[in-house]
Amino acid sequence: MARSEPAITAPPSLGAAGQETLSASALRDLVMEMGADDCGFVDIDDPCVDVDREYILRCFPNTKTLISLVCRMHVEPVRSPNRTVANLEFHQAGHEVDEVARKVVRYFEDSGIKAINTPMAFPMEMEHFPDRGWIVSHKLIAEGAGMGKRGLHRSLIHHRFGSFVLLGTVLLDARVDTLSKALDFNPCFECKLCVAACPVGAIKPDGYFDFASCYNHNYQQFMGGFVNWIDSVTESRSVKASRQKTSFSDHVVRWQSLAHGPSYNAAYCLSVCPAGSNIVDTYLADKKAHLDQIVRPLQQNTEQVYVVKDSDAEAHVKKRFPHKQVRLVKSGFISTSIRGFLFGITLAFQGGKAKSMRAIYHFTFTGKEPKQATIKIWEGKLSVNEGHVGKANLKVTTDANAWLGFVNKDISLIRLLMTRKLRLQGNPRLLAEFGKCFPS
Ligand code: B12
Ligand code: SF4
Repeated sequence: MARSEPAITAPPSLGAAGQETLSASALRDLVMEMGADDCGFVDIDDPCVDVDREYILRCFPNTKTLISLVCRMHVEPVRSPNRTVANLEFHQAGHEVDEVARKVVRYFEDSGIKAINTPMAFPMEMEHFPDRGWIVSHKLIAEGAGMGKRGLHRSLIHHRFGSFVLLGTVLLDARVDTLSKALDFNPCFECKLCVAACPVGAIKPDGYFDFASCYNHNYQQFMGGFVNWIDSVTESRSVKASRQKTSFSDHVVRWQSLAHGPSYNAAYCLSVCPAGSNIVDTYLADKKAHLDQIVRPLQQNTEQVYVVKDSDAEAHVKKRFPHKQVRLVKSGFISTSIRGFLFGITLAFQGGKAKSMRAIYHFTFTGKEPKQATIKIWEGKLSVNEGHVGKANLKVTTDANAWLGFVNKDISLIRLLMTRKLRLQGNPRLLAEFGKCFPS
């Protein structure tokens, strides 16, 4: 069936091709008419674009203004303990963001003004994976455009609709007469319900986000989790052996994700969040009801939780949610460069494993990617710096390729040591301790 394009009537004061500056209030009316629930405008030179500017200009060098657009998700579906209901809402609201952004671009194209709609999430530039695959960090632009602020759970909390929003960004080759202002308050009031609800403990009470634990569970049907599934199928010698490793329902879950869009396994951090002016009053009026009706059903969900062996997440599920089933999976990451390895460990670090560690490592990588780096693991915290800083407890000199083979489990440590592709100066036990902080 042919898609019918909506009839959009341009507000008369918006401006036209060749006209230097568009009216912000007319542009807002237009974007809202096309289906957004809120929007704001940011200049390409705004500090909120600093992190992303190079990627944005590579995608669309004409960008002068960024339109941040927000679409609401319906609250009750996102809160449902039946995650199929929540997933339907995530997918449909996500498509809505992409459709609204596309309609905005259609309007400008017809008006002779260049514009680009960037993806809400997927498709991403997967050829760069596991490096950054997105063009715009919608959260940062939305913050600059006054849509909300990132809460303790790291997602943007809209000042009215709370955590129940998805975001998009349109890149525009025109200026607007009035730019939006960032909010001067954060709707997150640190109730920490997101901390309590996350099945893998990815959100720490101090705001630290354990990326790897979130990614390995919530995203098991995506990217690295999908590769794990392929690996487990191809490694199996027979149908019987495959069925012993991967249950029938695990296989059909993968089929469903491929056929209907990948399912998120949790996202409980958004479901339980009571922030946002449209939502908070009901919570404040009866906090117990919020706990009993929204938080507990998610905590009590008997479900499979995907964790890497010996990770903080594994310990968390076993301790906090013994009724949930732990499913051990391989980490969904591989390192394809030393630069990627040094960044990846900041995402994979398991602070719980390093609580009593105090060690400084000086790495010298030789061969195809020569580099020096200092990795400091100190009482549960990790820092990675270029060059050799401070006094090392262990010096590691290694060929870059060989090291990547080792961290991706293609080459054993013994082989590296025997072939002298890895040399250690200091207590070798510290290398084993190092490995425990990044279970894979
Ligand atoms: C990468 C990504 C993820 C990563 C990292 C999440 C995160 N905290 O940033 C993972 C896979 C874990 C993830 C999970 C989820 N995501 Co997501 N995700 C993105 C994406 C593509 C970019 C995020 C971003 O801007 N990061 C950079 C900065 C701004 O974020 P940050 O919190 O300061 O930094 C963290 C990570 O990004 C990470 N990081 C920083 N740089 C890099 C580079 C690389 C290569 C990698 C891998 C990671 C990484 O390190 C920090 C964590 O310690 C955006 C889409 C987009 N194009 O913007 C959606 C987006 C942020 N996700 C979204 C959603 C809804 C989710 C989930 C709820 C998924 C779900 N439905 O189940 C969960 C929530 C997890 C959480 N508590 O944050 C929404 C958030 C909407 C909102 N209200 O803010 C977005 C904006 C998509 C959209 N268009 O609406 N997501
Ligand atoms: S659940 Fe509470 S602590 Fe978490 S983001 Fe929402 S308001 Fe902040």
